[in-house]
Amino acid sequence: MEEARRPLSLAGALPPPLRRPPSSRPPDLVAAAAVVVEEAREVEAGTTNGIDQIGGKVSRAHGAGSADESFWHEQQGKKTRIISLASVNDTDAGGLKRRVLYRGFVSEIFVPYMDPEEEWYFHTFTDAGEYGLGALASQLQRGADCPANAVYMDGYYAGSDGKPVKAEDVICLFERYAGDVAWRHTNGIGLGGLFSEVRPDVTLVVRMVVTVGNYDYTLDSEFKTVGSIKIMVSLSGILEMKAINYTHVDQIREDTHGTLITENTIGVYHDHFVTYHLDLDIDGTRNSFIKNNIVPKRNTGVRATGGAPTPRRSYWTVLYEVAETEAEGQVNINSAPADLLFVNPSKKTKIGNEVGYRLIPTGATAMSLLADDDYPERRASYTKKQVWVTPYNKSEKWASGLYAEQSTGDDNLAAWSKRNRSIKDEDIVLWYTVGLHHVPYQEDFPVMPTISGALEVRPSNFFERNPLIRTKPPENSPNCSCSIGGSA
Ligand SMILES: [Cu+2]
Repeated sequence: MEEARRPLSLAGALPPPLRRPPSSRPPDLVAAAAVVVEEAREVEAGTTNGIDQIGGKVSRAHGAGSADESFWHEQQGKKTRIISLASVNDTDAGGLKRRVLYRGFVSEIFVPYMDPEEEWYFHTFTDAGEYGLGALASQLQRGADCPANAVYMDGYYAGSDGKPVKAEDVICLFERYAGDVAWRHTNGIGLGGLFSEVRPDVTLVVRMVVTVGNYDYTLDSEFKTVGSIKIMVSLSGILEMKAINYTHVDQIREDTHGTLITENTIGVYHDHFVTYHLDLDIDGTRNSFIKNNIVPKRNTGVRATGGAPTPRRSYWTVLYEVAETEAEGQVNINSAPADLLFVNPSKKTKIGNEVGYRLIPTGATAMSLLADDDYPERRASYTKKQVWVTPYNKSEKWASGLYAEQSTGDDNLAAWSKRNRSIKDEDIVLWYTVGLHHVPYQEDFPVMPTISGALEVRPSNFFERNPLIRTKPPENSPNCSCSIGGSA
């Protein structure tokens, strides 16, 4: 597949591609693919479309990198776009590139419909396993699917005959300045009088759209200058609908398994479970999964038991728990409050905290409600928990198994995890499922307005301090104390 590994042509939009960084991992057997690359580079503000209002120096969205993060991506027939070798540039550590994510991609999208009738019961799709997300990537409409400052890229995937297939303009990259604040403070206390410091937030987004039959999934990976990676899926498209005699809800006396969304039309109830495979390498390959359980405490009034002789009656504290094996790596994030972290136990900050990233679910945390013995549920039984952590195994990529369509559940994420392997201080993989129960409403017809779910992995004792403290403020900042407070 050397042909397919040639860097993409971007018609001069990108700087020359760099070499693929060395990897100790074996090449992916189905790899065909587009490899795009870039290295971080800083340009003066004003030369980058759409963000010249920021001032100072900004990172230009070229190829797939920024001054603060870099990554590779590729596209494959079965998989969707893959983000790999994502690293952050630690300016406080002399510009050291520190790995965060070895590889991340959508492993499966499970969409079971909730109508048990003869014509509908089998509508329980595994979109990646049955159809292939890479092969169904949509050509992006310039100026509509991505903003005006976007750079577009082609993708390549392995066709059914093994030959590379070119897909034009299926990936876009752009810098996003959405008017949000990265950090701010107004100081009205003490010496120096009133002053404010504000840093606008600028991020780099990689986008791809997969259209699987009636549905369109916009898949974003957003790289933030603070070091976070936000992974979002946005759903739109056409509902699956069935014809019915009713023209008004007052006529309905049965369970129609959906909503009457217009005359004679039911939008059928269903779920979307988008499962990500995220092979995190936090500052190295050997990581551990930590649950910082947030537990309520009663004030005992006695310091020996953590209390204090004050009027306060309660508080909460954090109980640190290391997940030893896969059974402890399965989490229902709605069951109890906890911060879930991935740490490198051999690396600590100067003051002794383990270097890590934490998982932040961002909405859409539904879990499957199907019975365990139902056939589609056996195939996708991993959708009963949002979080699974497994040791890296090169054959474990497809959450519903290699042959999802005919799977009986003996080759899927839940089945692999029954081995209960060690996940402590190992090369571990986070499997995270964004889940939505979709009850259709009239506004979803005739085409659905976009709805989103996401997760974020965010540095947590990874840096010695806020990595954005050195960011220069906008040149026209009012009340800026640019010489105060360590604004280098
Ligand atoms: Cu839906």
